[in-house]
Amino acid sequence: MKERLEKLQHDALAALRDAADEKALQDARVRFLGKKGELTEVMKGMRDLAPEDRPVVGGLVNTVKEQFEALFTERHEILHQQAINQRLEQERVDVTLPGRKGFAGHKHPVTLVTEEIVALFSRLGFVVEEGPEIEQDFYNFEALNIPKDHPARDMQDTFYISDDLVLRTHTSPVQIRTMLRHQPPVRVIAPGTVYRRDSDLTHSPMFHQIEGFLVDKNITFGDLKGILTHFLKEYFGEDLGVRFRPSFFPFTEPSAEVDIACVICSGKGCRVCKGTGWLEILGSGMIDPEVFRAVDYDSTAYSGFAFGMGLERIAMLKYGVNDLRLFFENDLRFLRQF
Ligand code: 2U9
Repeated sequence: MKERLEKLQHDALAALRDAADEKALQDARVRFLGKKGELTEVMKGMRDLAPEDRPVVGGLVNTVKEQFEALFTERHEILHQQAINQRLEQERVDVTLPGRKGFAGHKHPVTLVTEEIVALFSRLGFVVEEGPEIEQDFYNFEALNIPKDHPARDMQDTFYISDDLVLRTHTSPVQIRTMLRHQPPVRVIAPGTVYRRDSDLTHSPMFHQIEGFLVDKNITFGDLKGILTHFLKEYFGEDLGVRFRPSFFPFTEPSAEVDIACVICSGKGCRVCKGTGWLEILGSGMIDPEVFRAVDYDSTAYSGFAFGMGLERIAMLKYGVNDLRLFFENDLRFLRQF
């Protein structure tokens, strides 16, 4: 028994010394002191010893156990420290490296253009109004003097929700709602999302508009020209060429489309302006007396002008983007450029 214990002591201490890492050390512990460990087996065997032999063997067993525990603790500390040092060596961190900057994101180009134009008209005394994107026929068409057989009302062009409800095709209903609530003088700018059944390089079924209108006593076409020319020159540059062309809209009379000198070729003629040197940028006109009648404004006492523009188109011209759909694809490689 004594010999067996001495052999065990030798083997156990050797196993601890030879353990190359913490795992090997734990394995050695299990091998000798685990439930079925070699030293554990010896201790269990004590039952079968003669009573007079027990104290001697017991003492020996305890000595071996204590030596084992002491060496285990010592080796564990060394191997643990070695493991830490090795990790520190392998996972070296250069604390002097510059940090990685978080990407905070920024406003969408259409939002940027909207805010710039709103800010500009705010300085001219216009206030922002908003309204629902699902509109009744009356606000979207009827009050705007758009007749029942007008092509804009066709199912091919407008998203219908029911006979009487549409996704608004312009922000003009916001102005109708404003006029029904307020008597003149009014100066309103109405930015927002609008919907039309159209989709190609320059049209999206969902896009954004800004419309404005001003009603007061003695408002003339000269006021319209002055305000819109001021806006375009402030926005695109003081030397910008601007021209007004006669046009027709059901809700304005007379009406004019406004062109600016091509921002790409400055009027010389290129692909973007189709060789004309001009770009159509907004629609405008004096508010039709029929519209005033629908909202119960006195058209003998008041007059006003209105205008509208597509915000994606403005953003395309400002930033030189050739496909309107890029604004809605959420491709960060595109969006991060603004
Ligand atoms: C009221 C009365 C008149 C707003 C106007 C235009 C001309 C116009 C288009 C430009 C490009 C829409 O986005 S677009 O397709 N708009 O040409 N809009 S006058 O006239 C109004 C608005 C409200 C009560």
